[in-house]
Amino acid sequence: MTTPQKSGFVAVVGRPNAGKSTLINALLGERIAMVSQKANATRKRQLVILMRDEQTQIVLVDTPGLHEKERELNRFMLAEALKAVSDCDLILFLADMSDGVENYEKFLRLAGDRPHILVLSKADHHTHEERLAAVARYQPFQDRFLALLPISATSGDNLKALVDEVANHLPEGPFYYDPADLTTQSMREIYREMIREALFEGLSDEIPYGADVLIEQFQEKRGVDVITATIIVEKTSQKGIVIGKGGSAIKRIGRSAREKMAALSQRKIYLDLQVRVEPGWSKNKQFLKKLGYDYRE
Ligand SMILES: Nc1nc2c(ncn2[C@@H]2O[C@H](COP(=O)(O)OP(=O)(O)OP(=O)(O)O)[C@@H](O)[C@H]2O)c(=O)[nH]1
Ligand SMILES: [Mg+2]
Repeated sequence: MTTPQKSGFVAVVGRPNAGKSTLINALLGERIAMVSQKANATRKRQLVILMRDEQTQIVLVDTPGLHEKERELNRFMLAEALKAVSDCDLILFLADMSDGVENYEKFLRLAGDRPHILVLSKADHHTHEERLAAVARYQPFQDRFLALLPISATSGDNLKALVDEVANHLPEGPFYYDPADLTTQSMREIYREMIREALFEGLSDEIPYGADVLIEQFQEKRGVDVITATIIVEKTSQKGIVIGKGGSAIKRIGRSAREKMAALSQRKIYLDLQVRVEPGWSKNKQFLKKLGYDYRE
């Protein structure tokens, strides 16, 4: 008798910077979700398809960090995370191992009795004693979570145990996606996230929050992917910073983005990057929609 197929949606949620996107990349073994040292990197849900074995398909949903800010863009980001929480079979709640339990308590108020696994991230930053203390802090909540796992996405610690635990709680049912696919995102969207990642890496603190990327053109030609993209900023002063002295900053950003793109696609990349000022774009519903940040999606 063959074992039945299992498949389900697993939302990965938590505070900004908890390590959600890094965990998803580590589980997949590909750098497909955007990661940054700076918080609020992920702006939109992203579905990643992880085949644990031939019979088990885990659809991981990366989400923007749970936070409270009033900008229209931030409202969209929060709505994205909440949608993922209500539309999934299982939740992974990620808390940085250094965090106090208040963030988890907030999550419980939000998620009610939705089934979830509590994941304490970045264990590699901590001593054995600190890990035990962190686990102990959450013991009073043990009737709320299905399991509690300290992990490290960078060292790989406990990731297999986490996947096993997720698989235990997945419903039986046919696969949602082709097992050969890595994500539901198009190459165009993945490339855009890579340019955003390069922006987050290459610029000082505030600039990336006021910036985004619009892919104007994407063509898969023979032997080369041709991408024309515009970096959108809110102010003229930001445009100057993104371009840099003699174009040095934008060249660096472009080079870094191209390297990320080529590493994933194994193709040659031709990237043409422009910068445009769009005053107040992050508060403008019409413009947000153009960038794909649309509530009704
Ligand atoms: N040492 C260590 N650093 C980690 C680990 N996981 C993530 N990080 C770092 O934490 C930072 C944030 O990681 P992200 O994966 O972008 O966090 P996120 O939860 O997706 O953040 P948002 O998208 O902003 O909500 C990055 O600098 C990562 O390199 C880990 O297991 N160990
Ligand atoms: Mg993220």
